[in-house]
Amino acid sequence: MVRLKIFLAFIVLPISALAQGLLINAANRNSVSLNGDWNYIVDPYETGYYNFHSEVYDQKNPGSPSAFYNNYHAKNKSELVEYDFDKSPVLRIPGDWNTQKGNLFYYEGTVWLKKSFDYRLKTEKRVFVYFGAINYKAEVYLNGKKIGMHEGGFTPFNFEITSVIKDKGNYLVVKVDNKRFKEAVPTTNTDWWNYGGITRDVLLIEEPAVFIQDYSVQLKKGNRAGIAGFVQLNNTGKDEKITISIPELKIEKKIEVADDGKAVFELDVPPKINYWSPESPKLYTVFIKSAYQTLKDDIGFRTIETKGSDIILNGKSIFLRGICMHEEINGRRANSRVDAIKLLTWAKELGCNYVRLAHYPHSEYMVQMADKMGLMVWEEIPVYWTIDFNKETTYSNAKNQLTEVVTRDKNRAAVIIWSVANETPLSEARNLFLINLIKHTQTLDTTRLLSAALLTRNEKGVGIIDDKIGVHLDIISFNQYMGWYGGDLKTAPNAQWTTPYNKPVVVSEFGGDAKQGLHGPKEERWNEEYQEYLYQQNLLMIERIPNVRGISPWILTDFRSPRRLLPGVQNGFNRKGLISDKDKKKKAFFTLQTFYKKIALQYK
Ligand code: GCB
Repeated sequence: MVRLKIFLAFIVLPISALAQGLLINAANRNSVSLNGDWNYIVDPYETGYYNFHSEVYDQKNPGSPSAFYNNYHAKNKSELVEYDFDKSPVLRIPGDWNTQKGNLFYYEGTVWLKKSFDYRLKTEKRVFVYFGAINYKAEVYLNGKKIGMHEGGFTPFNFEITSVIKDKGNYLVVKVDNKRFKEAVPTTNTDWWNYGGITRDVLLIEEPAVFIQDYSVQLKKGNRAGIAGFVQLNNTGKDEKITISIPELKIEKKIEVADDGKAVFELDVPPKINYWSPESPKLYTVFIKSAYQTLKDDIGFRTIETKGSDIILNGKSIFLRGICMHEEINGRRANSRVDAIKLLTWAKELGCNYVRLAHYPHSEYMVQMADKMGLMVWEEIPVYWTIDFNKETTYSNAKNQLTEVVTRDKNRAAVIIWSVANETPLSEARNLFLINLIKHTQTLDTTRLLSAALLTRNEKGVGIIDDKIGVHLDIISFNQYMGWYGGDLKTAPNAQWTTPYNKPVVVSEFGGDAKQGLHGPKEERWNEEYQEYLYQQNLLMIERIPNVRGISPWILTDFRSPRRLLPGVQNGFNRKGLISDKDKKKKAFFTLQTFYKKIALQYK
């Protein structure tokens, strides 16, 4: 089922530099929040960034009062200053600007945001500013000094500010730019809203001079008796030692730190351990202790493998009863623990044991709550549709976003699949790009499965799932829209599918739009009955697809998309949700719920 896609070409902008090593487990570090009201200035002409001859202030004349990051205030009434953060309105952070301010609903461009704060840094401590995510490009300045930049709208990053911070009167200024461009990841054309802003938490994190930056504590691939992992220190002293302890399992081990600050370890797991699973999402409190600090994390232990066409969790064959989700709730960017709980509770009610977080990394709350609530997770990066597969900078950007999400979430048992792409058009350049991303993922994490949402082709009425990239993947996933973008629903249950791969097959998307509350004959589009019938017929078809071991229909809730314009029905929303943007369930919700009850019994 090949779908018609329209591709646009847009302006070219340069790619920016990347942030410093990520501080993982930010929430359990010693921190203060910089969330709350930030003053903002909308700057479509980037007047605060370029002078009148288009030279960048921070390169040409960093101290210029006209550069907005200098947060300058006129010293007397005769001085010319054409901006003032303190007299400008405020945005709530975290939060997208589109749904907070009516006049920014369609805005794509630069907005400057400023937060003032005092901070008393203790002696011999270091301090970092941490952003959960900024969409899309961020240039960050503290007290008039540039401290870094970041590109990519859905992953965390941090910068050290120890030498710049003061006790009183700090001003943190962020230039956020969500203009779309061809070489970006994602590219100009997506079927979701390009929410701009500082969309996730902002923290000041205080660390000792030598601190634990990163660690991995996971069962070895396919081995339920042993944990393998590492701890990475930032900076090292002499003869550093790290202690890993899991009191509930009576595990405690001292490990040596090598000269590069890395400590690699293995631990035996006692036989009475409770493995993490959706039915029993057991998390153990793990302590990672250096001479200067102790970090705590709640970690689940499980193995995930494939064998032939089976997906095997803790040694047992499973079926992924999933649903796709965007990071959106009630027509705005979801951004809190409360939002994550609300979305995942619906998935649970549906009977899911699995969610596909489309089409970019969602907030850390989502994976933390999935860990606690017992939902397996597919995570993906926005290598979506027609990104620029020929561009080296596009590749390094995608690779960086992948690195950031794997780094952030590698200790979450819930995460079982890393996906590198969605519905990308076939070409040699694309194959190379994806294979390189796959290889890169394997260098970061060997314990999870790899996939990508692929497209299929049709030959003489048979759907063929044979994308070449499948050779490199653990799970063959594909999207198909039988009965929506093509195909006949009446005959759908008899449709033939075939694949050359002896691997698990997952239908990563199917679905159709329905406007909640609209009722009528099942042959008429947009009715709830049409969507219900589409689910019934697709589920009958999917059960017969060879090697099928999971599905994640499109999608949990209606979500905003600038591509969905039909008045009275879509009104700017993709209506393929099983739940409306007003939290109302549609009939197809219950069709899928019934199907999942049946499948759960089959895979008991
Ligand atoms: C797809 C895309 C998804 C779209 C969906 C749709 O294949 O992966 O991002 O939103 O179809 O509704 O057309």
